[in-house]
This record gives sequence, C-alpha cells and structure tokens, in this order.
Amino acid sequence: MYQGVIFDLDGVICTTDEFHYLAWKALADKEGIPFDRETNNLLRGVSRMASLEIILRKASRSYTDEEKAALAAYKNDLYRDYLKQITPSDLDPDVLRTLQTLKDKGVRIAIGSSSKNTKTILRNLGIIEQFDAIADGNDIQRSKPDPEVFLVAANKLGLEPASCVVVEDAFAGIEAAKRGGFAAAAIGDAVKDPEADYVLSVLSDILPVALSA
Ligand code: B16
Ligand code: MG
Repeated sequence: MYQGVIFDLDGVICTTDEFHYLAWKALADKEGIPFDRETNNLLRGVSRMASLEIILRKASRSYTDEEKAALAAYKNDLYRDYLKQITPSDLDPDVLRTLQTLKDKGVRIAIGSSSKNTKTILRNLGIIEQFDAIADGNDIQRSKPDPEVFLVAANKLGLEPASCVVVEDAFAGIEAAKRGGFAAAAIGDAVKDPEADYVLSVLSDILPVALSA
C-alpha cells in the first residue's frame, strides 16, 4: 500500500488540458504560427513560459522578452475565461469516488501541478478542501520534468517519495516522478510512456494500485 497519492491536475483530475489547448491554439492562430494536437501534447505539465517557447519554435520571426510576456498574459487571460465556466457538475464521478475512497482508507492525497491557476480550478470544482496538500506552479522554481513540485507535495504530506505514487497524463510528469523517487502511474496521453510503473484507463484504476501495493 502507498501512504500517499499525488495527482497532477490538468488532464488527470479534470479536463482543463482542453482549455489550455484552445487558448494556445487561439494565440498561435493570431500570430500565424502552426500549432496542432501533437505540439500541444509537448506542453502537458510544462510551465506557461516554457510552453510558449515550444510554440514559438515554429514562428517565422523572433520575439522580444516583452512580446513573450504579453503573449503569455494573453493566453492566460483566454484560459482564465474558460475556467469561469467550471462548476462542481464538471467533476467526473469516478474522480470524486477515487478521492473519497483513498481518504476513507487512510491514504493521504495531494495535488502536484505546474499550473499557477490550480487553486481557482479546485475551488470551481468544489474539491479544494478534499486534499491534504496542494503544491502548484506558485510553489516552485522549476516545472516538470524537474521533480520539484512532487517533492514539495510529498514534503507537505510529511511522506517520503518512495511511499507515494504520482498520477500523471504528461511524459514530463512521469519523468519528474521517476527522477524524484516516486512510483508513476500514467493516464491519458502518458500511457504511451514506457517509464510508467502503472497504466490507468480511468482514475479509479489507481485504487487497487494504491491500496494493495
Ligand atoms: P498555468 P499540470 C500544467 O498543469 C499544464 O499541463 C500545462 O499545459 C500548463 O502550461 C502548466 O500547467 C502551467 O499552467 O499557465 O495555468 O500556470 O498538468 O501540471 O496540472
Ligand atoms: Mg497534466
């Protein structure tokens, strides 16, 4: 049994990964930069500015630091507009059941997300009080694939990495978990990652992993 489960947010607890895609796509279209789902998958778990740098690789001109800051703010404004529509009814019942079962069994649960919008999302979903710890983009200097956000989460839980399993939808997140000494469970896009220790079809597949390991 694992003593703690650390969940990524976008693409694991909720589908805000689609809102990230739509906001980046709008920015790319405005700038005339090619952008597709494949490029979007490279942005999973990666910080806002690092994501912008990846998108700008396909731009036909270079951008100043000031222009980059303005583009990142433009994308975040679009993204935050999407977040306003989130309500507790957007929470997948399988996610809620998973969180509640882990808590009932005494497993501590945390969020480990690169997003600086984490608390807004958790508040809108009505589940911010469910977590024993939240580590997000405001707590860290280095985003995934650096393990910092998961190490901060484990520290807040008072647990060692080896006693926790991380659930991730991003290759960068699986790498971060492994580099930090955590077990890694993949869902969504990350199921193709051979580095993952466990592969989940739905979030509740983490229950037998967490409760019987
Ligand atoms: P923000 P996660 C990550 O969240 C997203 O996957 C990634 O696409 C985004 O760029 C990053 O958060 C930063 O988000 O712009 O809201 O600070 O997957 O680590 O929960
Ligand atoms: Mg994610």
